[in-house]
Amino acid sequence: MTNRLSAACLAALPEEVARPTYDRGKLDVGVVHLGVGAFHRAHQAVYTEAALAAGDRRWGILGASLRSADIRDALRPQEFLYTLAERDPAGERLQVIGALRDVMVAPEDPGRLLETMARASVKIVSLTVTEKGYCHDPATGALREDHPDILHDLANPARPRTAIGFLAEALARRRAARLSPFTVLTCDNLPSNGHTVQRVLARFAALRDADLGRFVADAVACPCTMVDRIVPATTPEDRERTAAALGALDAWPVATEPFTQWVIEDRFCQGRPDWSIYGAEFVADVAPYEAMKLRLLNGAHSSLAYLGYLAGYATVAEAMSDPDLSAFVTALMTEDALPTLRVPAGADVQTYIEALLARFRNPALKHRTRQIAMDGSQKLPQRLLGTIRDRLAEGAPIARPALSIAAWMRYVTGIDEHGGPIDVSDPLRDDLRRRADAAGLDARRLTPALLDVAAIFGEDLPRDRRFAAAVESALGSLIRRGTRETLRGIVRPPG
Ligand code: CS2
Repeated sequence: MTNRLSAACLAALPEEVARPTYDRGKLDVGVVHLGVGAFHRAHQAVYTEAALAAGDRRWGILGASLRSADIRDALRPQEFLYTLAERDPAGERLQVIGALRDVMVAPEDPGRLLETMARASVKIVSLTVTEKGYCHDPATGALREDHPDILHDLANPARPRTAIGFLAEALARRRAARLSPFTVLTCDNLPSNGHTVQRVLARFAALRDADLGRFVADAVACPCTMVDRIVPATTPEDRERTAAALGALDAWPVATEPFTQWVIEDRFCQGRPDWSIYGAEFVADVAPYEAMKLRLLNGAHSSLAYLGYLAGYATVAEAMSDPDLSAFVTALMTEDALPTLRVPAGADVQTYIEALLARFRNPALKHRTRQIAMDGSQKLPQRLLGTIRDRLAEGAPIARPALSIAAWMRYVTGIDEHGGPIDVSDPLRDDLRRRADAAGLDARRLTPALLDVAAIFGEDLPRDRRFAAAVESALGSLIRRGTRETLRGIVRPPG
């Protein structure tokens, strides 16, 4: 039986494994992070690790899970140490990360998490709670005031369930204690993510108390960020491979790619770690970086997820090995999305796109199409519908992005091309399924039935004849000819 990863066994790890060299016992908790999943542990925590290693002890991270106890239970026996495995075809680089000092499970004791967030030493509360964690309407970006968890948190401010409820109550307590607010740092793939969280949070706070609402809108810094690193869910093979390489058992390592990027609007109320040590870029305006990433990387990713899944590919790398699918996403990026972008100063977008294609092809990552397909209702607006709106306004063709939307529609029917079930995971799943069942597998009925979901498509797109016709025609082809034939037709049109 192998040892468990722990501070005591760090010295005995193989020489090539990087590890904390600072005294973890001397760290203050300066950051509370809500949603301590694989992405946070492979991204922000690694940047923070570099700042700690450089000697700034203020920024230890306390992670909070808003739902399950799994991550706390896995990491507590190993003193919250975990392994980051960066993989590409050339091999693997391992690093044990020490920045995470503790993990709290919010539903077990919401009061304790609130007390921690209200402590003076906490200067930043960061979040990766996924798109749906903001309880907003994806089409408009406004708080969903009828969201059951929001109604719960308004009625029970001291026992919140949502990230928004925790942030509002902790800020209210700090304000009452005359402490400065913390910076709210969102690291989710939302459009203008800082503005979105500030809008949603200020509205929620105002529903509690008008003064608190004004305070959130005026005094709390919510910088925008663009985050990028591909981090698939950890698999049993990842655990085995890491244990073999470490000679110690890590119950929850994270596997990722060597690439990482973090662009941050430099607007913090109470300072921040020097994340630039690990390569973070601090800029005045994140918007062009964010649009480039959401429309190129994430737009291509969601397209690969739906089309790839329907065509029978389990992972992104497998989907990319299909020449028609890879030609399709290449054209989607260069010919459809790129012309709609304001390119960040100094960026070389052709190189960026080539790097994206290579990242998607990375055979060392098993990034499941099913994982990316999750929560499409929350993702489509910023990933694909922005591109489509801009192109419609220019009178430009939209056949490719319309096919991606049609593939999402085909996917959320819940039945695959062979009649097997698709396990659709989406906050709007039941509504989508009801609409799909009522329409049947008929593009003329299914297209309007799904375009009618205003939370995704807004009021404008369903009424746009060109858009509706392009989606209907793509969906009709997916239904009649199947995904592979449809792709072949769009990539290599006859004649
Ligand atoms: C993916 C993203 O799961 C998804 O929806 O598109 O998580 C993607 O891997 C990251 O945004 C990459 O930075």
